[in-house]
Amino acid sequence: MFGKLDEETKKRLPPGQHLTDRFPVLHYGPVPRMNLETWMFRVWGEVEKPLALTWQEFSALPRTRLRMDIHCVTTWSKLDTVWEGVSLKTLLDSGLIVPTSSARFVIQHAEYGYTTNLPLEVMLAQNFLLATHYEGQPLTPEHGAPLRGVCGAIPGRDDLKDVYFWKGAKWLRGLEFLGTDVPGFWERAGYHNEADIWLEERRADD
Ligand SMILES: Nc1nc2c(c(=O)[nH]1)N[C@H]1C(S)=C(S)[C@@H](COP(=O)(O)O)O[C@H]1N2
Ligand SMILES: [Mo]
Repeated sequence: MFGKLDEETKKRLPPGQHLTDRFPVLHYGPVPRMNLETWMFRVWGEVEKPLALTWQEFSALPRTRLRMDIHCVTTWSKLDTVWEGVSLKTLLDSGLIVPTSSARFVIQHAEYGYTTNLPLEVMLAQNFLLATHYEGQPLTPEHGAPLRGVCGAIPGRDDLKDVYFWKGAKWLRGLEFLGTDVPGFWERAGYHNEADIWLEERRADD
C-alpha cells in the first residue's frame, strides 16, 4: 500500500510497525451506548479531593490540540493524527486535581470495566490527552465517544516516553490515582506493563 518510505517517515516508524492510512477500530467487547445527561467523569484515590464533572462541566475545561503518531501493538501505525481535548497537566496546574504526595500511577477506568495503567509522569507529559475530538470532529462511538485517553508520539520529541495505543482507554469515565502500580486489562492479559514502542515492549516477556 505504501511504497518506499522517505527517511523522515522511516524515523517515525518504530520497529515491527507498518503504516496505515485507515483508522482501524480495535477493542474488546461491545461499543457502549452513551448518555451525556447522566455521564460523569470522576477522579479519585490519591488526590486531595475526589472530583466529579458532568459532561457540560468537562466540556468547559481549557482545551488543547495535538498532532501525534499513534502505534497499535497489533503493528499498525498512523501518522499525523490530530486530537483535541483536555490535558491532564492542565487540570493539575489549574488546581482542579491535586494529587497527594504519594501519587505515582494512574488507572484509566472505562465503560464495562476496561482499565489501563500508566505512571503519573507519563500521563502528565505533552503526548497524553483526554480527547473528545479527532480530526476536528467529536469522537465517533466506535473510537471512544464522548471521551478517551490518547497516547502517541510527537515527532522529534525524543525526550517523551511513547507507549502503544492500548494505554489510552476509549469510553473513559474516570481516573484513579495510586501510590503503587496496578496492571490494567491488557496488562493482566500478558501485555507489557511499560509498553514502550521504541523498545518493542509488546508482551510481558519482550
Ligand atoms: N475501553 C477500551 N479502550 C481501549 C481498548 C479496549 O478494548 N477497550 N483497546 C485499546 C487498543 S488495544 C487500541 S489499539 C485502541 C484502539 O483505538 P481505536 O479503535 O480508536 O483505533 O484503543 C485502546 N483502548
Ligand atoms: Mo491495540
